[in-house]
Amino acid sequence: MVNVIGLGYIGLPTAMMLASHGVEVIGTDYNKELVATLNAGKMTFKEKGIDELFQEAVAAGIKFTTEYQVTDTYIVSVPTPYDKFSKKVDACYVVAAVKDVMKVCPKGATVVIESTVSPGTIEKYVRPVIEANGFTIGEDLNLVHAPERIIPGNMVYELLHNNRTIGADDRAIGEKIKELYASFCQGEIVVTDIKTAEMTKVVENTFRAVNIAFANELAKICRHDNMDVYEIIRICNMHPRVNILQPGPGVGGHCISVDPWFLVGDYPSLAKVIDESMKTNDGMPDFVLNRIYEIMKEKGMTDISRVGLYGLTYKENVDDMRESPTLQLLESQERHLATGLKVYDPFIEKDVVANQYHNLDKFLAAVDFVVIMVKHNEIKENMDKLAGKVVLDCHNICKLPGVYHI
Ligand code: SAJ
Repeated sequence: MVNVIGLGYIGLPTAMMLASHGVEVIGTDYNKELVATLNAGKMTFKEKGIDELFQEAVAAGIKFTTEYQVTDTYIVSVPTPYDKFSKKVDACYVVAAVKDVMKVCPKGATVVIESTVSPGTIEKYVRPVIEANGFTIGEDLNLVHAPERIIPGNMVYELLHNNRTIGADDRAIGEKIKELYASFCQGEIVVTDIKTAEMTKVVENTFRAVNIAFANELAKICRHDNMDVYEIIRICNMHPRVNILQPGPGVGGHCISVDPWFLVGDYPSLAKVIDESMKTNDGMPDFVLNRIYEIMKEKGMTDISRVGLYGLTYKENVDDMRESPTLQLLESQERHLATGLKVYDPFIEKDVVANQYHNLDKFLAAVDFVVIMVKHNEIKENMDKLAGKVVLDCHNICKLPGVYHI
């Protein structure tokens, strides 16, 4: 039986995928409300194909609880934020979860860490906890790192099809855990050592963050000299060895906007390009705010409450608001003591910010100037409703005449 610890955006789909492929699974989370919701038969977040997967997993007998289980395999999938000052990974949730596993874990068990951590974190923070509990790693307990790679918005497909990395001290243990993931994963599963697995995961997200930062910097250069960044990137990407990502209003989520900081925190004098890239991406919400003020001035608009931000989530077609560029823009606006922007997102049902709307038509009726912060399918399908409004399109999806870009 596998005990999956942490039933968030990664742990829960992984647990459900294992269960629906014949593995006996119990999911554990300290959040009682979350466990109660799952036990009441309700999914806890929105995602393409996730409701169907949930039903399959329930039918296959998955259980949810707040208790840690006595078993032979644990998968720890808890958040790993970064310390805002040192930029280093904050492994406190991983360490707390492993400590709790140690309280129930029998000799011979395998503990798999799925959470993303910087290279050396498992050596520095996890091994000592296990050893302090009287286990000898490699003899009476096995430690494995199996970082997840799925993209929110296409999680179910990517769980099934992505290649994976397994890091283990002992190849045989790595192969054993590879078999477990191979119960559902159709991609190639590479077995390597723990530190290599830690580094590859962080590097993958850093590569994407630096590429997006490059696109954002190009957008600023193009804005300065009135060039079309989208057309330029489109043409450049026709070159067989160029693949530039898209500029946007900022980089959110709990991965691309977080993991690269681990390298800056651990290697401050070496990770210069990464540091600058992260600062460039973090500066984008302010850049958009300045564009809003610039366009208002050009249009002779003075009332900020007639400006509306479309989208609150960190990206399209998900309900996750962590590190969302819109929230960052609103915070920045508060610092400028000029609040009043209206906000709407079809994926956010609860009231989370001031002046929030829950209906597209009512939102549009309340504003003259719409800023497309997130390219949800809803807005793509309702573009004609923006006709006659001032539009700042941060994703180049609106083809109406007179649209502004970042
Ligand atoms: N973004 C841009 N321009 C782009 C692409 C994205 O500005 O061209 C922005 C998005 O709008 C969003 C942010 O970047 O705000 C991050 O979104 P994303 O779709 O790039 O990535 P995540 O954070 O949802 O998922 C990433 C993925 N990593 C890689 O593709 C290397 C995913 O595979 C990882 O599993 C995930 O991080 C994770 O959990 O680490």
